[in-house]
Amino acid sequence: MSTLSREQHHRIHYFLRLTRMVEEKLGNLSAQGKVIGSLYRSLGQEGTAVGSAAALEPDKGDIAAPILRDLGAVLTMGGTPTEVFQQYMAKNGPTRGRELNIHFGAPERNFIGPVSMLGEMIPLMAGIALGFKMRKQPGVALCYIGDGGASTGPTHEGLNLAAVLDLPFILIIENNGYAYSTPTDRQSRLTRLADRALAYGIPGVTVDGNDVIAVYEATREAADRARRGEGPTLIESVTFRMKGHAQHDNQAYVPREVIEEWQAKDPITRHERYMLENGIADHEDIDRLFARISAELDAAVAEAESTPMPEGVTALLDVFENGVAERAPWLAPIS
Ligand SMILES: Cc1ncc(C[n+]2csc(CCOP(=O)(O)OP(=O)(O)O)c2C)c(N)n1
Repeated sequence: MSTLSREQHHRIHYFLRLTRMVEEKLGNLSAQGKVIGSLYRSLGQEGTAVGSAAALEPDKGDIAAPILRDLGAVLTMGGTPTEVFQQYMAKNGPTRGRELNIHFGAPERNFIGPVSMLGEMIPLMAGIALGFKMRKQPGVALCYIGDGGASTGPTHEGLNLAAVLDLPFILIIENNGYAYSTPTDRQSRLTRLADRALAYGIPGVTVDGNDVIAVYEATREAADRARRGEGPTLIESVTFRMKGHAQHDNQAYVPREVIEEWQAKDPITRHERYMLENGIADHEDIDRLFARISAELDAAVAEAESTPMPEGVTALLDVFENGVAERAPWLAPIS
């Protein structure tokens, strides 16, 4: 039995379902031709993103750096469905149409947006962790990377730095079986990517990424350890990418049986069953949650659809530094 309270379970279940239903709505919007660029799904991986983000303590300053498969972390940290829809439609939302999908952040809500060069967020987040340590603040920096992204140089550099400086840092490798069409056994000779931790002299934990509570507990333990000044932890979360890299990828390289095997391990069904079997929720609670999220998302889609596209003249604002408009008066909005 987990140590989480009923409220914590309900909160986690809300974000699991919210994540899935936001992506389903995005699928509809995409079919209607309203999504700009590609749609990246985290279907089947919601347990990893939500369980880990829910274990953070924003009031202590904890900060997360979600990547493409971590919509669940964005929402759990306080990103809103409206913002996500605005981003996907290139509307005048968080990045004013400059970036798409979930490439946005809100440092004041304890999550920061990714850069596309895989692995580069790891030294950056190690730097944030160094800041926490130098200022004697209690915050922990949590960074995510895929099994493919974990093969990049900056992953090594950032994790090594975090290890030697005993920084309050957590790296979660989301081992979802494939990087585009490259299976994990073509990324590494290791069967457990967490074994890489040995080379850095830090703990390495492999967790069932489709067990949201196991992910929560592993992250909480790593965060507690980091807060005690004992340094970083590498968590490998084993899960599966149930869709192609993005919508253009039909995943033909994944055997049908593998998809079926992972379908049976769906993290949301699993957490729902856990709550029902342990008297944490009943079917009515689940129905109510579904209705609540449906209403929230209808409102969020309507808001995003009625948001205007950004004005072209704002395209270069905030790109390099604030204040560019003063130095470049030709960028001022046309009145
Ligand atoms: C350094 C770098 N190399 C290549 C790419 C192109 N790229 C974007 S996503 C991706 C696959 C990433 O796979 P993985 O890290 O396993 O994450 P997943 O998509 O499976 O969640 C690649 C190769 C990139 N963004 N950055």
